[in-house]
Amino acid sequence: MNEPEGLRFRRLNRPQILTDETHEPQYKNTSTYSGKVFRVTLLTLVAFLLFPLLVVVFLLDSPIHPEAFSLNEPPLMTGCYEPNLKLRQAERLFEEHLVGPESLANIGDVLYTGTADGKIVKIDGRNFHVIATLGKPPCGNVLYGSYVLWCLGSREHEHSCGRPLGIRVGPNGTLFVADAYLGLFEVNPVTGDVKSLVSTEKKIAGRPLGFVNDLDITQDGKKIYFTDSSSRWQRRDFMHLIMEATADGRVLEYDTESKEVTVMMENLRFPNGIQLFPDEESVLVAETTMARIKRVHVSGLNKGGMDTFIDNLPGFPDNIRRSSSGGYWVAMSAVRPNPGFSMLDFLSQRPWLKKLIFKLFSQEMLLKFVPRYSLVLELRGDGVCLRSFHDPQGLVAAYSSEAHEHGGHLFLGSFRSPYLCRLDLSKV
Ligand SMILES: [Ca+2]
Repeated sequence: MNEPEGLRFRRLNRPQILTDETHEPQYKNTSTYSGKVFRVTLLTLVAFLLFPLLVVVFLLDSPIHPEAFSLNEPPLMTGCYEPNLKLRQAERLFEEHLVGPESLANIGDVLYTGTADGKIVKIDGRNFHVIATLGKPPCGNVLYGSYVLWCLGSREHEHSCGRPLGIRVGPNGTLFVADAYLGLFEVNPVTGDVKSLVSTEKKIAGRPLGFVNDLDITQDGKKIYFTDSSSRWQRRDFMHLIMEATADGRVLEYDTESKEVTVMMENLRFPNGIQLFPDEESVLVAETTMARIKRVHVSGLNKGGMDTFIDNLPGFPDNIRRSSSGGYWVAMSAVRPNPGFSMLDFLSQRPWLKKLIFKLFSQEMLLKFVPRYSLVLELRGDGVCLRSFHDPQGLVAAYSSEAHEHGGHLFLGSFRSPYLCRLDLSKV
């Protein structure tokens, strides 16, 4: 056998492995066909499900028209801002009885506040009773579990029921109240008589008072300075205001003799709490969206001017009240934790994302993402941080809106919680 014949022999007699290889092409073709059908079906289904979402994203208008704006990186929570648990030493008062007591004032040891259902309440020791209502019933129940949520009923009624926010005692011993929807009022704390001073039915300098927020009154009682947070958004849409970063807020002056209202400053982003400076030639104004406090000059040589009192706060400031040390208490409506994540900081440079969020989620849904962290600062008279009180999980005090000092205690108001808090300052 020569060599080629040997090779041929080995090829012909090579052991054969029996497989169904001959059928493989047909099997592969079947698999590819089924896979294609599966993929097409899946893609069709996804497209079908996504289509309504795409319609929402691309066709529907967003209720807000935000602009990009810049906030500095939040300050590190160290030094004066170092977290502690001091607010947890507070005690809750009138739990489930006083809903949303945003602001507080006192005459002697008697406290006064306004509630989410439009009432002015007198608190004397362990008792409280309603002395006045500013609007008209019905006033919806705004509780959701333990906390206030703007459910449909209250949204419907809030504008007519009234929502007292800022409250102060004037030199004549009467109460002055800023109501978000109805304007400025003087309330007699003894008789409960209510007198309207500035009505929101009348436009000021061509624009409506859309969201009256806080006020302060001079020692001679001649001037009341107050904030209107926005002409465009009402209080019940405050998340729209802060997310849109609308710069249409104003500081106004009401002359109690001439009854005239004058615009002192405009184009502010969510001006909120207001506090007269000791010389009464300027007012401190919390510009909530910008996480800072501005000083607006309302009389004297610098009238018409404005400068920054403190910038880049570790939260979004609400009301400002005097402290007994000669400084100011500032309550934060929400914090900007660093280290941590601040949704409003993250979104400030992403207006497209804010638009998308408001197309997909309601304000009530977004409110669930607001952290419960409660923070109150005491600032010196020159704006430097003196100390801070925290309740990081909001276990005792949550959603603080104002810190009102009286008799060695700090009384904490809240725009959402169904209670007020009292902190013994000698223990912290
Ligand atoms: Ca306020």
